[in-house]
Amino acid sequence: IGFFQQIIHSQPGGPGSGKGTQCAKIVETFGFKHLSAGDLLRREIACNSKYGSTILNTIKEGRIVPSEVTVKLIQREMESSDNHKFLIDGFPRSEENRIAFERIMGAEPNIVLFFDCPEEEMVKRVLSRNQGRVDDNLDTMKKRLKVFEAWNLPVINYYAEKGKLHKISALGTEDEIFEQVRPLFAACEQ
Ligand code: UP5
Ligand code: MG
Repeated sequence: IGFFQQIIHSQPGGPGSGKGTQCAKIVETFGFKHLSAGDLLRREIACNSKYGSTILNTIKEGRIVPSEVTVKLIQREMESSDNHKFLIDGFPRSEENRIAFERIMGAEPNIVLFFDCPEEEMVKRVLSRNQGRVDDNLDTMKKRLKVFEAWNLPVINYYAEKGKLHKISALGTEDEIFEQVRPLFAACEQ
């Protein structure tokens, strides 16, 4: 779809690696529309939509919601936005997700950020978040990490082979991490 100037997926970063935090900073500095796939799914649960209970069960188990559901939610947000610069957070989580998105949207990301974070740090961050997320407990977190390794890593490899992947060390303060992210977007602006 031609009118999307930039589609930037930030996903391939594990659970709790800091995707959402960095996306907020990118939006503030560079004016993207932030689309968090996880937030869109949680919104469906909150408003009791047709897919709400399936999504809730899937998230509790740390599994991946069917592509057609997630892509439809992202598509709806993109098509109703005035912004043409999108930052897609937490998606695609599998090769199947990626292929479905590219087929339905007819577009691919310009750049992909991978927030590389050691497992123990991801666990620590998620368990101390305390925002009442149904998946922020040790049992679900272990499942999320397994799913990440099995399904997300192939997506990371795919984008690396295409030369689109930017690996960012997710350790350090939020500002230190943003200083690694900033030049990537500053370069896009020129
Ligand atoms: N924090 C952030 N940066 C920090 C730093 N530098 N130092 C110390 N602490 C830091 O950060 C996590 C916590 O760490 C926060 O408390 C933050 O303050 C702190 P956050 O920025 O929220 O990290 P993020 O990577 O966004 O973590 P999140 O838990 O959101 O990642 P997930 O990928 O697990 O969650 P998401 O919402 O994307 O998905 C949830 C579930 O939805 C999935 O498990 C899956 O079941 C489902 N889903 C799909 O099925 N399909 C999709 O496409 C997307 C989601
Ligand atoms: Mg998040």
